[in-house]
Amino acid sequence: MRTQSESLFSESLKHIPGGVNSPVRAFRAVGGTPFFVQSARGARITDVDGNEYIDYVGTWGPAILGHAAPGIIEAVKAAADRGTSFGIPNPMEPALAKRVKSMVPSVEKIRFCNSGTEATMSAIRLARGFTGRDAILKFDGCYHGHADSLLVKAGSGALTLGNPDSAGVPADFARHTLVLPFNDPEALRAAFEEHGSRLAAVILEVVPANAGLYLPRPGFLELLRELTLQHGTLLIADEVMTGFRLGPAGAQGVFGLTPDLSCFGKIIGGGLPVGAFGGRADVMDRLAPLGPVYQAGTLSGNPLAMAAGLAALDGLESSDAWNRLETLGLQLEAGMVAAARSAGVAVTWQRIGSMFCGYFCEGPVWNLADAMKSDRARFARFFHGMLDRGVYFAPSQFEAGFISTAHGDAEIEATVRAASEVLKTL
Ligand code: KE4
Repeated sequence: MRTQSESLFSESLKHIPGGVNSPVRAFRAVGGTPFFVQSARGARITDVDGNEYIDYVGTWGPAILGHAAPGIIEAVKAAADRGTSFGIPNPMEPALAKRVKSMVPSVEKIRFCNSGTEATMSAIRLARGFTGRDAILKFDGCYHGHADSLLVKAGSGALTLGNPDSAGVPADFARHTLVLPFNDPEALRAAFEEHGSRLAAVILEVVPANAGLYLPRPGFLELLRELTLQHGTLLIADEVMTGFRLGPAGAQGVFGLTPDLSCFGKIIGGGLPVGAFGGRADVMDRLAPLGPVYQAGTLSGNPLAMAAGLAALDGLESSDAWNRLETLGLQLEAGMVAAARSAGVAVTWQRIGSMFCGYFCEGPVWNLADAMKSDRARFARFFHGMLDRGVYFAPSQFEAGFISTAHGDAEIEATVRAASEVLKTL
């Protein structure tokens, strides 16, 4: 039963649009009423009705060490005792900057902000300021936050400039954004042929994880890097979700990609509001107060968020985190694939490290068009069946799942047991 959540949600609906502060939380893709969290610890969350769930969302990525990780809590408490915000530099800003540089070789300079959206929005403005060009290129299925330039869907023809993907984005603005299918080398070559000299930047999720989860085909990233270098276009890797999760150097480390700029968020704030963008010093130094590209933020580099981010990276680097996450990812994948097979349900499980998506369709899934073949109604029934058995997956077929180092055999076995039951009812 979730009666407390239901009354809280009807209360929220009176004061907050859709009752939520971020749309995906409203359960619109799966139906039903969202639950409200009372507390979270390790791999589990407890709702206001006392129901406990094994959590595979991890607040959309930040909780890589599990919820309320002791090191992070202590660091935030200690920082809070010294004051919550100064609007003046504090020692933890250069400390976290140096730490990121030690983990991500492509980052020569970095600027902290307060969300992934701010990071990608600022990186795009910086790329436009550095190159003097207006056009940018993104890939369908990739989400980079809600800045106007990036809320754009493919235009009528694949090579035409974009159309707004949200009300309120001026068509005049959207037309500067070209949108291509991911993993399509021919479309990429044609786009650079036609628009290359006008492209300030290409921004991509190296591992697209906002349409479920799919991987770059062999050669695609190399072609992208070659074309961007050829045309003086900056390459921006959006590592807001993959950064520090797929390894110390994120997805770029796994795939051997050297972008000009990278965007970070989530893990780098240890669950507090942090975004960051960084990369080539000659590009970053165009930022105010050094250069002509303006970017700012009252709470950027906030001492609590910096302390949480440092503690999160400490936790990852001091343990065998990434190997543990790979082992757990493998374990969950094996269990879920076996459960789907024995239930005779078509599930394509796609995974990299501790990030995964189970598509309810035949695979493989290489792009948004493939992902759209998934049976969303079946996914919704699966989601609720699992929730009723104490397992919380992302409330949308087109989101990735996340495992934390706080997950263990007990959580994986309970999840697979529940899935074996639910899949048989689909
Ligand atoms: P935020 O502004 O939400 O901190 O970050 C935006 C963002 C940028 N880039 C990537 C690759 C992202 O995945 C995100 C945000 N991720 C979603 C989850 N798919 C956040 C969940 C939500 O919108 O509530």
